[in-house]
Amino acid sequence: MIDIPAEPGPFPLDPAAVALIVIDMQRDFVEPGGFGASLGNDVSRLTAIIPAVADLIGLFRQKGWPVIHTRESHLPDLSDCPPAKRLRGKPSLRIGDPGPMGRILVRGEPGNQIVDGCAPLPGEVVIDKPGKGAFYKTNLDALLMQTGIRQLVFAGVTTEVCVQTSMREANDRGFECLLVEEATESYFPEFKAATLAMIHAQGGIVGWTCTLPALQKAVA
Ligand code: C5J
Repeated sequence: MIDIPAEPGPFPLDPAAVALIVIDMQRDFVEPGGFGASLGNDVSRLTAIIPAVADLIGLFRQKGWPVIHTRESHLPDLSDCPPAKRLRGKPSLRIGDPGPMGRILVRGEPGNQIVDGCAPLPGEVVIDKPGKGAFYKTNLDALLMQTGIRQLVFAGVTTEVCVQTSMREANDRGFECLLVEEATESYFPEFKAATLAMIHAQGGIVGWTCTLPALQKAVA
């Protein structure tokens, strides 16, 4: 075990049972012209974390620890997109509509690809998920069970939506979860701050958070 300085206390990282899960670092959320921008968000806060996410991915690759990527995406016929999700709010473009990076949040479209700096290497698992949580209607749980992964280090976007949902799903399934603070972001800084506070309140009720330098130093 390697003790990682974290909140609300040290995270006991097990190199034999840990994986990094990078949530939805796809152009749809991180670049102008995608789903995030269509909802009226300024994506520059998210673009700014690409180097930190890339450094974290690099650390796991260097250690030989698994890296898993997710994308929020729907089938081209939208049969996996409930109307309640597609019709929500008043976005300038809805899921499935043609946008500057292809159809919004649809599998295989340019906007659905993971940004260059965080792109998966051949052999790394990529989970396409129709929901906010990485476990909903995916084979992630089975895959983690098969490979003996019991700890998940989280990164990606957005902190309070897909990252937090996935972290809570993982926590309920018995995984120990650690969120790396510089490697996650929200369009709303106050929501990121609230999410970090929620995670480590009450003795780490849904997990731990740590800084990237603390993780890098502890595992060096
Ligand atoms: C959102 C996500 N925010 N990846 N998706 O709709 O957080």
